[in-house]
Amino acid sequence: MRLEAVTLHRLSMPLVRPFETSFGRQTSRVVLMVHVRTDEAEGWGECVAMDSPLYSSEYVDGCENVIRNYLAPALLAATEVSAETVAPLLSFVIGHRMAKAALEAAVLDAQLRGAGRSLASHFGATREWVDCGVSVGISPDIDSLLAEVAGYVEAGYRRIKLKIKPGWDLEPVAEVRALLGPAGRLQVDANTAYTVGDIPHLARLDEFALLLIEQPFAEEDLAAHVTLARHIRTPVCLDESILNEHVARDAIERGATSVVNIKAGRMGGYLEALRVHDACVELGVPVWCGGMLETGVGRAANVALAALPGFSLPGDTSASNRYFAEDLITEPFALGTGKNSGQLAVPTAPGTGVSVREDLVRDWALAAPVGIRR
Ligand code: OSB
Ligand code: MG
Repeated sequence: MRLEAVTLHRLSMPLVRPFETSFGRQTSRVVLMVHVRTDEAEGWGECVAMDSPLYSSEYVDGCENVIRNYLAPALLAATEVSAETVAPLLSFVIGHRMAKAALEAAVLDAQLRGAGRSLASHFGATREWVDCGVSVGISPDIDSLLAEVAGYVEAGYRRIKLKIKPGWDLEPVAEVRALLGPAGRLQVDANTAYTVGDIPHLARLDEFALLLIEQPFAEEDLAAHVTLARHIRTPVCLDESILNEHVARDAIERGATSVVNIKAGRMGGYLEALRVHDACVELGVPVWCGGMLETGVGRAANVALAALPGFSLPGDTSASNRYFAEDLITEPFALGTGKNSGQLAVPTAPGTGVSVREDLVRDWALAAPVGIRR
């Protein structure tokens, strides 16, 4: 395809409830959406970076800047682009994986819309429905946490993930375990809030039969995760640390992680995410699909990815109404019923399979769109 134009839209979408983690509290999702126009079709990609550099070094202003000044001009200068050539064309820029992933996703959407093919079929999906979990933020108190979790259980979610931090760990986990009963699937995510000195404390989580503990230590500290894995029975799962297939293999081989959270944005795109998936299947490591409070656009692509065979644990792929009163797409994601309770249907229409509501793109704009042309 020939890329004709890239347009960046910065939006702010109100969250249905504040989302608090060890790194901060959000009441709205500021999101950068990437639109591409090619000679064949148009496509949308969502940038998963947050408004501030608290989860990752990337953030919305930085992504907009690097796309505008480096990434989009490089793609627009190429005579031909396809999703497969985006990463090689952009490899001259160091890092900035979330920014690169958003462009690749938009090009992939356009390419598959042009070809009349869904993301799920392109990825090699093997299921029509995916199991959904929900990520539960840090609450002001235990009672409000239990009320929130009970609501999600009632809605059908197949797994609960609690955000933890020092001072908010053993007690909320014990209370939620009691609420769910021994069979309820429960896991925790620390977003790097602990240090190696906390290992004896974290080992006390073993009594709660958790599916996994996600990223207790710093992104670059694989060694601390290896030490933790030797001291606890709960499986250790890495999120922030897993930047690509190479790091995934290294972390698994070293014993730093025995489960992998796959987020395409963090890895530079869906094509690298597929390679991480394949490596984990080869090494016998289960994976699950992470989330970044995506709009329906990013969610559609995540759900297609989560339909691959290695995704054997429920993902942070919740329904649209867990995040937003109104989603950015015409048909929001809703949990199924009956045997599909707690599941989302994998989109089957071309590209991401969802249609963006241009009215909301206008209504929620924080700034005028930024157009970049050849
Ligand atoms: O660590 O998985 C994380 C949200 C934003 C940034 C990082 C994370 C999260 C979540 C929410 O846990 C996942 C979701 O439901 O989208
Ligand atoms: Mg995480």
